[in-house]
Amino acid sequence: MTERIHVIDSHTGGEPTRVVVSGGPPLGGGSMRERLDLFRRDFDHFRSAVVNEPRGSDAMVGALLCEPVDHACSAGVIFFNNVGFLQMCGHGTIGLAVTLAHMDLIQPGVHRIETPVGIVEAELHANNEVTVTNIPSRRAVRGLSVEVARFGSVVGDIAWGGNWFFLTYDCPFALNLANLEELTEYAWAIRQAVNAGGYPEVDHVELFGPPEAPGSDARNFVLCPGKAYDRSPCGTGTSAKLACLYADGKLQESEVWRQESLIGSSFDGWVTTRQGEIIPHIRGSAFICAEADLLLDHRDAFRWGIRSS
Ligand code: PYC
Repeated sequence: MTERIHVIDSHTGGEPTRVVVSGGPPLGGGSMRERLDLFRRDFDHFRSAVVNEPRGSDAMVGALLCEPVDHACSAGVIFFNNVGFLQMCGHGTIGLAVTLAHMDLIQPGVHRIETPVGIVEAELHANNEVTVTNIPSRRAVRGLSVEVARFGSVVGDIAWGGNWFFLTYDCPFALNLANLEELTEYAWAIRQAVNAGGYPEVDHVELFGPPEAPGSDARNFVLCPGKAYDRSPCGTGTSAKLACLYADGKLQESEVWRQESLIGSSFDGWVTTRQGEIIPHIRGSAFICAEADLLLDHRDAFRWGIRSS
């Protein structure tokens, strides 16, 4: 017996998103939060089959396309990666919007998408560009100093952008691909120190440095929970950054911040406010790169993917 999972792959500034269009697990009709809890509890093998080797890679982010609860929404979605589940994903929402357009399910305009952390908006523009209006973001801790094994003290902020980030400018390495191993080791050591210090919810570490492209405001390196780095500038990470900049008075409402990734792709971001909350907006583009059926042969010992644990 062979199971089939229909997927559409895209990349957003180099970061892959694999949308599961059909063949997904039965999660019922609850909220995206309830469906995520069921997915995590009963179908983690499905997550691994879609994003892990031999079909995926550590960088792959999966997006299970769901029927929304509120039919004023265009879709519901649950994001996942090589080690678990994401609460929200900015590059993935851009990839999802372009995928829905590829499927002729949406036209240019504003679309509401249900996620486990609330409803976000995706405005589809021409030329595969999408503006995501994220859930409210905020800085939780300013100027936290952590003692990092082998590297000494590092100062940064903890902020929420749909996932939890530790953001720091203290980076002894230039942000480029030649330093990938060093950056990964450094960011991972920071994550361990931050989590050991009572902030176990911090899942991503975001390092900042000077930009390379004219017109960009900063370059980043974002280490995800499964030790892969984000090839895009990270939508939720850029949201967290915008919340910190706004809180510091370094960014005004509607002022554009251009965030560059480790590989030189970029997002434009800005904030608006609503009832005192900071609402990030992220604009980027995605391109479809594959449409396929994943085949899970019951005789294949690795049909559920190669898991790290
Ligand atoms: O774009 O929010 C994002 C994201 C999170 C993890 C990878 N990309």
